[in-house]
Parts: sequence; C-alpha cells; structure tokens
Amino acid sequence: METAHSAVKTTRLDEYRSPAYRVDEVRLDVDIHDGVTTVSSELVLQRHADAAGVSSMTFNGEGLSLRSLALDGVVLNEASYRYEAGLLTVDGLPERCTLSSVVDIEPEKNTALEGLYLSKGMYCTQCEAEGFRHITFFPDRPDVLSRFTTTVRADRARFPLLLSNGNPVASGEDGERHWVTWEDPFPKPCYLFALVAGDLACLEDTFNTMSGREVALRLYAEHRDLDKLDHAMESLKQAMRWDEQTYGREYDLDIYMIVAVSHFNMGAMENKGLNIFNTSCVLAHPATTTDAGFQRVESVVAHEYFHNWSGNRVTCRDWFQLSLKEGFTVFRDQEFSADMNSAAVKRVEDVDFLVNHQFPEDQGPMAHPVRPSEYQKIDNFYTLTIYEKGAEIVRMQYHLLGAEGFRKATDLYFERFDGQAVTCDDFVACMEEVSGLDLSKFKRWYSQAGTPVLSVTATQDEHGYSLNFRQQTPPTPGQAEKLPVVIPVRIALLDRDGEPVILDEQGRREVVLIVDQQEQGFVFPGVSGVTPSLLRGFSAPVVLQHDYQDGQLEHLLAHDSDGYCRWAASRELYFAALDRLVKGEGGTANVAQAAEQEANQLAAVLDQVIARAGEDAAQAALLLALPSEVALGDRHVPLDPGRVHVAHRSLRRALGHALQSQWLELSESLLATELQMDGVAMGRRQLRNLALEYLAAGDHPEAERIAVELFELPLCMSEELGALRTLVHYQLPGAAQALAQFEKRWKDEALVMDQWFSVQASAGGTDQVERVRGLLQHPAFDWATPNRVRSVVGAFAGSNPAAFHAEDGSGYRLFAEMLAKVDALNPQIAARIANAAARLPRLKAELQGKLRAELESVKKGASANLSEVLGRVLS
Ligand code: 0A1
Ligand code: ZN
Repeated sequence: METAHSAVKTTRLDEYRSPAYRVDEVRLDVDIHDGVTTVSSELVLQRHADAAGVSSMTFNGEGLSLRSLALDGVVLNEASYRYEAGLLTVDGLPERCTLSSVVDIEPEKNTALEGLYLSKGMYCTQCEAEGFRHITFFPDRPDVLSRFTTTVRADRARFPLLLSNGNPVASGEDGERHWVTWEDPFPKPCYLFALVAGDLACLEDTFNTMSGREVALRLYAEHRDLDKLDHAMESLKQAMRWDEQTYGREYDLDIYMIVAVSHFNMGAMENKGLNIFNTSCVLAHPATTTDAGFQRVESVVAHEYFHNWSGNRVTCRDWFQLSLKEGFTVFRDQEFSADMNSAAVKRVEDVDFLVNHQFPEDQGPMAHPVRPSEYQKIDNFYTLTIYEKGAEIVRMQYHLLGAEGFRKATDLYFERFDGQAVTCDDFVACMEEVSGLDLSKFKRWYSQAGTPVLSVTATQDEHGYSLNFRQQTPPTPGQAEKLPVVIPVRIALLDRDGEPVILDEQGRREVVLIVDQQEQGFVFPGVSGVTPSLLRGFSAPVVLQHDYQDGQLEHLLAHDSDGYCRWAASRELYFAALDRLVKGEGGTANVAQAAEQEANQLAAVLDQVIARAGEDAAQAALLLALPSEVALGDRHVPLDPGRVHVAHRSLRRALGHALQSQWLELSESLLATELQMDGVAMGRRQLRNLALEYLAAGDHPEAERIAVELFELPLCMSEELGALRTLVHYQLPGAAQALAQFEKRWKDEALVMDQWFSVQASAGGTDQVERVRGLLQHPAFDWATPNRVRSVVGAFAGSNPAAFHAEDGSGYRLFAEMLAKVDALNPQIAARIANAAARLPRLKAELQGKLRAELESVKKGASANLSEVLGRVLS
C-alpha cells in the first residue's frame, strides 16, 4: 500500500520535461469481483534516445493496493522500488523492459467517479484527466502514447457485456464468469482508456465511411432507456458525415460505441471507440426531454465524435494545452450544429452563453489564460475559458484564413501530427504556414487572461465617417500588465433604411478591421448619416463599448441583417433600462413605477420584433428574452443582489403588462396540435413559453389557465416543463398541484426528476432558502449522483441569485453546508459548484463578509480540488 497521501502541488508549464521512457505496449487484465477488482498490467517500456543514462522511472498510482511487481519476469523486492505520495519509482531499468504489476482496487467505494467505479450496477471508467492512475501504475500524462490490449473478466449473468477500446479479438467462458479481450490498434494516452462491464440494451446501426468501410455503431443504455437512443444515433451519423465533408476526416476503427451512465462528473468523454456519456447528454425522447435537451444531445454526440481526430489521433502534449483539443472541438461542434439548424440562432446562443458565463469567469478570481501557465488540480481547468473562449480563438483564425485556407491548415495539422501529442503553438504554426500570416501577436489570445474591452467612438467630419478604437484588457490574477491583442472587428455601416453602404473601392459593404494597437482609427471617406453595425457575428470575444446615438439601437434591432448585432442591440436596450432601475435613476424612488415607464419606452420596438416573429420564432424568442438577473448583477459593483432582483422582476412584470395582448396572442396562436421536433416547431415552443412567462409576470388573469391547460395535456416535455416553470416561478395558484402531479408522473425518470428539482431550486425570491433546504430532504435527493446535486445545488447557487445572496446570509450558510457534503464524496463536483462563489469580490461589503466567513470554514477540511478554488476566491 501507498505510504503517504499525495500533497497538493503546483504544476508549471515552464517545467515541462519529456518522459525518459515510452510505454510502447500496455497489456491489462481487469478481473472484476464484488468489492475488489484485481488489475494486472504489463508495460513494455523503451527508453527515449535522448534519455541515455537514465535508468529510473516514476509511475503514477493513487490508492492502489500493490500485490506484486516484477521486471522482465523477475519479482522486484522492496529495495528496488518506492511507492509513496502517489508515485511508484522503479530503479535499475534497462533500455527496454517489461514492468508487470498486480494491484487491487475498490470501485464500489469510488464516489469521486474517477478511475473505475460503479454506477447503478454497471462498472465504468473515467480517466481524463488523471483517472487512470486510480486503476493501475502508469506515467499518467498525455504525451505517453501506447497500444492497449485489455481483457475484462466478470460474472457472466450479471455483466453480460464487457467492453473496452478498439476491437474485440478474443473471448471465453470460465465457469460462471466470462472474459473478452479488446485490442486498440491506435496508440493513445491513458486518459482515453475506457472499460465497461454491465447488463445493457443496445441500439445498433451502421455507417459507411467515405472510403467505403462499414462501421458498426452501438449505443448502450439501461434496458428501460432503449427507446431514448434514436436521436443520438441520428446525430452520430450526421456528425460522421459532416466531419468527412467539412474536414475530410474519416472514422478509423470498425466499431464506435457510446455507453450511457447515470453517474458522471461531466457531459461525456471521448475515449477511443468507446465514448462514455452522462445519460443527460445521450438519452432523448420528446416525452421526457426538452427541445434544448435534444439540441444538447446532438452537439455533445458530435463533440465527442469530432474528438476522434481533434484530441485522439492528435492529442495534447501536456494539460496546459487542453484548449488545443477542447477549443478546436467546441468550434467544430458549434459549426456542425449551425449547419444542422439555424446558423444565426446558434451563433447568438453560443455568444449568449460565452458572454453570460465565460466573461464573468474572466473578470473574477478564477480568470486564467486559454493556455494556463500553472495549476494545482487539472480537473479545475475544464473551464469555460478553455472550452468556449478557446473556440472563439479558433474561430478568429478560421475567419483570418477564410474557409479554404483554414481547411488547408487543418489538413496539414492532422497529417503532420497524426499519432502525436502536440501544443497550441503547433496548431497556430500550421495556420501560419499555409496562409503566410504572422500570428505571433495573435497568440497573445492564448497567454493573456481577461476579456479585452474595446471602446469605439464615431466621428463625422469633412474626411468622412471615422471609427476610433481603443482596447484595454483589465488586470487578472497574476497578470497585472496586458499587451494589445489582435481584434478582428467585422463591421457594416447602415443607412437610414438599414441597408449597408459601400465601404471601399471594391464595393464591399462589410469589412473586417484589424485592431491590434492600443488605439487605432479608420476613416470611411464620403460616408455620412450611418448607424454602425459593430463586431458582426461577434467577430472577437471582447466587450464592446459604444455610445449609440438616440434611436440607433432601435434602428439596429429593427433592420440589421446580422443576427448577432440585432440581438446585441436588444441587450443594450434592456440593460440600459435595467441599469437605471438598479441605480434608482429616472427621478422616481418607486421602482415599479419607473419600470412601467421603461417598459412603455421599449414596447414600440419590441412590438416590431413580435410582429416579425413569424419569420423566425427562435430568433424572436432570443430578442424578446430579458438578460438574466445574474447577468444584470454582473454589471454592478458593489453588487447589491436584492436591488438587482427587484429591478429585474419589476421590468419583467412591466413588460408583461405593457405588451399583454401580444403575449396572449402569441400564447394562443403558437399552440401546436401535433408534435413536431424540427427547428421551426422548437422555435415556436420557445417563443410560446416565453410569452406565457411574460403573461404570468404581468399578472394576466389568463396566465394560470393557459399554463394549467398546457401542463395537463402537453405534446412534449418542452411544453410540460415550460408550463410547470411558469406556474412555480410566478407562484400561480396551480403550482403546488402541478409539482405533485409532475412528480407522480415522472418519479421513475431520473433526468425528468432532475428538472423537477431544478425548477424549484431556481425559483427566485429571498424566502426560498428554506424551500431549497427542503429539497435536500426529499427521498429522491442523492448526494452521490452529480446530476441530482447539480439540479439542486448548482441551480440554487448559479440561477437563484436572490436566494443565494439572501441578506441574512442564510443562502451562503446552506451553500457552505452543501459544498462540504458534496466534497466528502466528490471533490471535482464540489470544486465546480464552488465557482458560484467567485463573485465574492464584487459583492457589497456586508454580504462579502458573510460569504467569506462561510467559505473559510468550508476550506478548512476541503479536498485539494475544492481548496484550490476556494483559495483563489478568498485571495
Ligand atoms: N474531454 C471531455 C470532457 C471531460 C473532461 C474531464 C472529465 O473528467 C474530469 C470528463 C469529461 C469532453 O470535452 O467532452
Ligand atoms: Zn471535449
């Protein structure tokens, strides 16, 4: 047994050293028995040519019960190795040798869900980032690529299905037990290893690749969920075709498998040939899954599939390069979803997510560069910055090179680095090589944290119309000084009819201005009387500041052909009104009355949006939805969440009232009589649910009737949940009965019950803390199931600012209790949820003190994961 616990240590990018030994082959034998699983491994080691003279090697191993260790068949005695603090060191290794080990592990006790664990009677694994070390000894780092052969053994009746990566090559029976051997021909880092033993149903199909090979597609889930796999299968086939057509990437093994598991820390995992998915990202059925859920399944299935090239065939040299695979793969899945659905809507949804979640991360104590330079626990760096901002950085390169140039660059990247573990610099070098561009300055996007603020002023004089830019990136932890970054600003200038005017001699009506200095100006001779349409398509991840003249935002909202700019104009209008309410400006102390005035001001332009809703209901819904209460709070320092809550609720109510006949009309006219699952039908449901919420917000007497009718006879879960949310969040009289009925209907469907919990945990109001506490006592609440924990704790801390920041500190106390409880079982989930406290430095003083005290007390007994996050928040 290991002699001491591994201490928290900081890993630094500039300390990267390549390993002394390769592991060419891994032969694993995993013998599963109740209570104890025995893992025997043989590692074929080969010293690197440039490590001459080195004869010792360290292997990671966490919590392994070592039974025996042998080198080239000779048992090692305890003098020739050390196992302490998570590291096994073996001395006296020849240039090429085989190290064999036998260890015992206890998957049944593994509630952290890293390594091998048990989920509802099924054994499964999660090895990214550093889970493999909980299974056997190994250099657990992504730059060690090995060929794996894995034999899985278990009881035949209880675990008829034994899976691992690659292709099955042998199997056999052994009394009541059986075994299957899998061989993966592609060298891979151990974080892509996977194993499953269970009793599962399978949906099977095939895919013919572009070179004519037939691939077997197998999706596995619990027997009761077999009818929820069709959408994932369709999405998988579409993703496979899309990657062939868009990137020329073909699938490489004969089998592609996805297994749905109920206990999973993240969304899904791209293990080679054997993806393991959180049930929430693979199961979909109209009766149990919302439209947003369907879209999520489509994008996550595609995301994991795309990793087969961007991540698996070409992987990361070290975890600082995580965005190499994640940023690129998110960009790929975003473009896939855009092609499968409405591209304009998808872009706005992605930007909305980035701006509401990644921007705050970049502005708080957790801010870090897309390529970080140090970490304590790499699990804490699976962040929105690595994923979403990383995707924006790839997107900017796509636009700088153009579609054709980008494709050439990715072809070069995949060809040059196939089978290797590489860096973000290697990726950018391919972009430079095919385009001739010098991207050295552009690369600051990878190394500088923080969101650049781009201020734009417009002037009109005898030379024409000028746009003057000034950029500045605020300081972030550890990075006080920032250099200017390269910001591609796509613009158009709209005339009085909303038409883009000609901007240059080539007759272009849209251009990309490259802003790479701190201050820079651009003149458009002969242009006058225009409204600037700036940062079209959200061409760079920056905060844009511009003082629009009276009526310009309304003009953009009414006429801009760019979906993002229309939406951004709507945000500006809403925020301007909300900010005035928060600050109590406008000459009245009465927020409700001031909100009515604001709503009346907004009504005319919103009415125009409603009038055009028939063109694209999903886009209309995005334009008509108020920014979230959390997003509003992020604009105010010191933050007084109570005030923000009142302002937000007041404007919602006033808009509900001011446009009540329109909301009523939308609620009734968009009613569908038969179920359709296409984008148009989903858009109509989204708009209808929004209209219903506004109707309820404005206290319309019909709101309850419409919500109850919808709830009683829904066509699908989007309708049912939309109705339930309205009833609960606006405390309509039918709420309690609907909640009881919903629970009765869906008590056996875990993913639906997650929604039931989360609707209640996010119901706003300072009096809601006790209600959330009550949810934790519900028999179906389970601290060991991440989806359930997220549906209560995550929803409360992330989407219920009024209760979380309750003036008396009761929300913080509950949060701290919950964090400690989760941390004892699953440190990764606790650390992730703790990010909700990152707004601490922005809070008004009284609240800051209360939150700080609670977090300090949790930090005392916290895991390394949670402690890293709390340490940063409290610093
Ligand atoms: N690579 C996966 C996400 C993932 C990351 C870490 C995990 O455990 C700590 C699990 C999954 C993806 O991008 O989908
Ligand atoms: Zn990913």
